Amino acid sequence: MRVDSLDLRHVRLPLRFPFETSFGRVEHHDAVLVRIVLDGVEGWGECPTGAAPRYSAETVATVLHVARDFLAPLLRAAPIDGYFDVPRRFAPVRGHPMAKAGIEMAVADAFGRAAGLPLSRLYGGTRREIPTGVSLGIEPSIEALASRVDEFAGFGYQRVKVKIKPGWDLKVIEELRRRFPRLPLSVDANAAYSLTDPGHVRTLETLDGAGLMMIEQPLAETDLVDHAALQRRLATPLCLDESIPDDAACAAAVALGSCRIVNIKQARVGGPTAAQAIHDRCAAAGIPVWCGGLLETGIGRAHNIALATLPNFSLPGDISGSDRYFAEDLIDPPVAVRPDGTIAAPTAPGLGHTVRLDRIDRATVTVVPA
Ligand code: OSB
Ligand code: MG
Repeated sequence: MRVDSLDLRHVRLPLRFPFETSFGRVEHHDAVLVRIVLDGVEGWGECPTGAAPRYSAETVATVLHVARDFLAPLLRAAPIDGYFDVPRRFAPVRGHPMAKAGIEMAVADAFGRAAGLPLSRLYGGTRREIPTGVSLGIEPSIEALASRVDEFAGFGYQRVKVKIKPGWDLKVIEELRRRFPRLPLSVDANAAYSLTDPGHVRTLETLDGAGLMMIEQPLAETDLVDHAALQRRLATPLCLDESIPDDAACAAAVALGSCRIVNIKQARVGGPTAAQAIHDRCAAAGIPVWCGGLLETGIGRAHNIALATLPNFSLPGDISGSDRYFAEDLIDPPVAVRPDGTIAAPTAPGLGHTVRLDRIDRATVTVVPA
């Protein structure tokens, strides 16, 4: 199929509640939505960078620049064989995985719609429903967090992940464990600890006794060696997020023993094709994976649900319902989590939801034709 049109829009949606991690606090979700038309068929994708380079190096502005000036011309140069053709086409451009991922998602959506297939089928997914969990940010007090945990456990989420950082860790987990002794619980440090700090090491060793499902990304993004050293000392599985930017990093993490679980975000790794490669590598190595999130609108969220139907996504992901973050999502119907903590994979073609252009227009800051 050929590109009839491609445009990028910076959207900014207010979050229902502020979201705070070890690297900062946000009150809006900033992302670039990608709209592509291939031989008359529309497709949508999302680059969920956030406004600032905190989680990763990309921003809204870098996505707009790289997608328009470098990626779009590569896509327009020749007909596209399938979504898996997109990363081959983009290979000359170094880095910028979120810019690449949003475009590949849009291409996949268009191919799915053209073939009358839901994305889960296009990807070879096997699950009709996906188990899911929720990610809760740092709160002003332990009491405030505990009531959020109580609320979300009550909605049925199959595990609760809480954000930690030095100073917001042991006391928090001790209190949550006192109140919710059997809750499937995990923590995510977003790279805030270091093995060179003896206090951090003691904290991580103490957390090892809290019966956590996993400790996510305790150390720096580029530090696969220290993660391996830490994993040897802890009984709790380590899960890597930021440290797995691509399949090569995943291969290194597996070889070194840097983790026992991998969080796959298609936006972080450059798109659905790379996400599938990492999924397959982990499956072969006996490492379960789960689908992470970056506060996506319904568009990125629906793409994540489709990906999470692949068989080795055996742990509950960070794919919450639309209502976790947004008063009004950009898709119809919104993503709904059922009382048993599962989300039904859509069966309609492509991303399987109707995209609400009226709401997208209201959330749009700028549109950039590419
Ligand atoms: O590390 O998983 C993360 C949100 C923004 C940046 C990084 C992360 C997160 C989350 C929220 O944990 C996941 C979600 O609900 O989308
Ligand atoms: Mg994470």
